[in-house]
Amino acid sequence: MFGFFKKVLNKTTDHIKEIAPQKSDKISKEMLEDILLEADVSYDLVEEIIYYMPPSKTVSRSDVRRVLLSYFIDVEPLKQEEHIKPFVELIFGINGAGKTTTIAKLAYRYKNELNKSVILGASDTFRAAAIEQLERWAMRIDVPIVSTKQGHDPSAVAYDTISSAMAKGIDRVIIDTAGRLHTQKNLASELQKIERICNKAKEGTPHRKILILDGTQGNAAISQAKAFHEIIGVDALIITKLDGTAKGGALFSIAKELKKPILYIGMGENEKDLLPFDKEAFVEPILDAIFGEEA
Ligand SMILES: Nc1nc2c(ncn2[C@@H]2O[C@H](COP(=O)(O)OP(=O)(O)O)[C@@H](O)[C@H]2O)c(=O)[nH]1
Ligand SMILES: [Mg+2]
Repeated sequence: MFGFFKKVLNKTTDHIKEIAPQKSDKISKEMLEDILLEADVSYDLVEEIIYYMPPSKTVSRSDVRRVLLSYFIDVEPLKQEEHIKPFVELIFGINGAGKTTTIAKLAYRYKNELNKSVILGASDTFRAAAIEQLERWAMRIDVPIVSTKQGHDPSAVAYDTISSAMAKGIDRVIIDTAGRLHTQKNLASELQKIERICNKAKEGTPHRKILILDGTQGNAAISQAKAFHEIIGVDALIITKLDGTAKGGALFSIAKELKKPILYIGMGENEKDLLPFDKEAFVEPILDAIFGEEA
């Protein structure tokens, strides 16, 4: 697990290493400030992190670890997740954030690691290509899918997917949605309608509303997240494309600003490239880059 995070954070930590002194027990607060800014931690948050450091001029690895870890909200185990059938998850986020790919990764994981049966709902009916993309994934990972023609009502797809899961005794439902419509207002009302119709198909659904954020966008992802939270309410986050970005530090700002748990991070385009988020495993490579690796 630690190895995966180290690899994912490679670019971020390479960046840090260029300015960090390496192999030192303590560093100055000014140095820490520079390092965090370089890793794309937002300016306000850097100031706050420094504020929470001890009053001394220099800070230790454990000082930094304590403060960095404090920003992540722990994932509360959803008790219903194991008992409610079907457990319904609604996936949303802007176009290109990685929703459809992440759905494939989740389905793959639920099926192969958690031994759950899964059905997908292709409620991004805005583009034909989006429907076909999810259909291709469904075929590849061998899970059923409910889909319709481009332009058809996405709520109807969500309704049919949940109904089908109930009829067939399927454990998990994952519903894809469009990231862009003609207007922002359309997008908001469509998402709200999908949510309402899910609840009609089965009361209490969707059980978990997951926002997908593109990690390469760094802090820009935060304003998107706030907009989606206003529209529909966000229960949890998945951050994609953390492979290949030096903006790993943005996760601290995202976690702090949104106060929602990060469930997974995406680290590639393959169905296996999904990593359950682990705050310790995430913070250690960053500390290693700043202070040198612990013996
Ligand atoms: N490198 C990398 N690429 C990703 C990741 N997740 C998604 N992508 C790519 O990002 C692009 C957009 O993904 P897609 O799932 O279609 O986004 P959607 O519009 O939100 O459904 C595709 O080319 C994906 O292969 C990831 O974790 N890492
Ligand atoms: Mg998509």
